[in-house]
Amino acid sequence: MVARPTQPIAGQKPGTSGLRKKVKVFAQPNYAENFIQTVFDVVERPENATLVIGGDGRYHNRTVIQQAIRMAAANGYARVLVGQGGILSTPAASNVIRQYGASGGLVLSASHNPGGPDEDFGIKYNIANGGPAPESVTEAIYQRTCEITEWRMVEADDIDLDTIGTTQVGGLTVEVIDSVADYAALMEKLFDFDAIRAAVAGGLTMSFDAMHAVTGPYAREILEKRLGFAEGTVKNGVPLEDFGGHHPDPNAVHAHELFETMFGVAAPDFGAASDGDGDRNLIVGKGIFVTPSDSLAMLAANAHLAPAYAGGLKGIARSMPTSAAADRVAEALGIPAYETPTGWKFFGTLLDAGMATICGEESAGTGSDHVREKDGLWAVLLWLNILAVRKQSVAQIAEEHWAKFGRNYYARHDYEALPTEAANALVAELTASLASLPGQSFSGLTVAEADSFGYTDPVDGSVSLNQGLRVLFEGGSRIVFRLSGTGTEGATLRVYLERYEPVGGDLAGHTPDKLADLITAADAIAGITRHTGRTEPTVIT
Ligand code: G16
Repeated sequence: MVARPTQPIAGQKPGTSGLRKKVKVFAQPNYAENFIQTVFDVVERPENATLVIGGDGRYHNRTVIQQAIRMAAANGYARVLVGQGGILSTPAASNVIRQYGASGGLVLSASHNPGGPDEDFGIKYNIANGGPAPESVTEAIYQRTCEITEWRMVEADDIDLDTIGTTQVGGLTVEVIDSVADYAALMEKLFDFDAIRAAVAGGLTMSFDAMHAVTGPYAREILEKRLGFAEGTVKNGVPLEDFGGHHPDPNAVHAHELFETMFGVAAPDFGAASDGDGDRNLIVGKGIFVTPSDSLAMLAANAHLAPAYAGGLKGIARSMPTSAAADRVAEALGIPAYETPTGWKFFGTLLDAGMATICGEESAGTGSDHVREKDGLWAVLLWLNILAVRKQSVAQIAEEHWAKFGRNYYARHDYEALPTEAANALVAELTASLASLPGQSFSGLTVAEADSFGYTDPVDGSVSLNQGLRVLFEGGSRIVFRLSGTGTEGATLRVYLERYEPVGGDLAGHTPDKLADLITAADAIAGITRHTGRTEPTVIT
């Protein structure tokens, strides 16, 4: 074992989902090592613990994995499980942690952010329940990064990451495991694969865009091999270190080819995509985009059609900026609805306590208590299971849903790569004005309430303040303002817009038209153009 002297490096504070920085930052001497050592110093683990390591295959993945293995060997771990080729999707890593009783895992990903030598990398620590470390742990990790004086490793060569098998690194046993097998077996347990296979044999078609990211091998195995969709159903199925030069972000901008297919004349019945690390999903029917908030609500309303959820749901949880569509489903089912801050880590306690079964976020994440991460392919398979049983199109299912529950028109406007000072000034000014907003009218909308969202975890009592600024209007429309916690360049302002149209109202409207007054109001309330100089968002999802 060797101890390498080091010094604290500024800025190693985990954000919404771990530490995300440019590769060039991560590749600096001691940068990744300092962070990994602080994780090993801080987290709870028994003697002879098992650690899971896997990543989304992006550039720098293998370098950090090899170093993390040498460091795990020097830090008292007994066993490391690593995905073949260094690959594990984020939900698959969560499953491996749970299935093999690991004390935790290092998930190497910057999710939907682009990859390559000039792009992004990330490290996230997941705890023994398989989920992202809660804020108490990430805060302790951060504090430790400010004090670190050395990191430890054993002197050892790189291991062969590409061949399944076992290697010794010092006293550490390293097992290279099949990245897909355990996850695919879990999906077969949750869903009615026979019903989906029968629907495929009966003509159900789909297109899945893996975006040259981690889900390619998972989607090929499950969709093409096990469910019988035609070869070629999975597009861009080979994971590439730079995702083919694209953003592996499943939205209308970065998955536009899928949108063109699904809105074209020869559209298949169902379209889906997943992101860099496989935890996000995009759902598109023939000629219809299903917003993530609506998808959560529709999945929850129909989950009983899949074997795993046939007994009903215990509760539904959503992040605060996610639309309230799922709350109406929870009410109809007579089960609790929870509203948490942005970040999958906030769902962990509810899932562990058996208070919620299905969770979701506007940021294209949906999942259940089968793992402790959001799960892109899980959402796709639950949709397929529902389509197979209901024998209806996505559009029919959506229309029936809105006719029963009303419709939450919804969009998110992102203003990316803003100067940090401008974004902070906007938030500070808006925060200061919150108390004076109620009673004022903007574009014909009268503010009923305005606040800064705070959350008290109902399970462990932990408190998280300043989780987004909410402006609620009379009649149920809403605008939420937040700064993203996952960007790596300047600041990203997210503006979440929502209008509820009750049953019997205009349920077939065009979303931009339905939100036009809210969009104007957002600028008047927050001074977006005044602070940032921007007149248009960078991305609308
Ligand atoms: C992460 C988190 C999600 C969050 C999303 C966006 O997702 O796990 O809970 O909703 O970031 O966060 P923000 O609005 O702070 O950028 P992912 O897919 O990037 O890991």
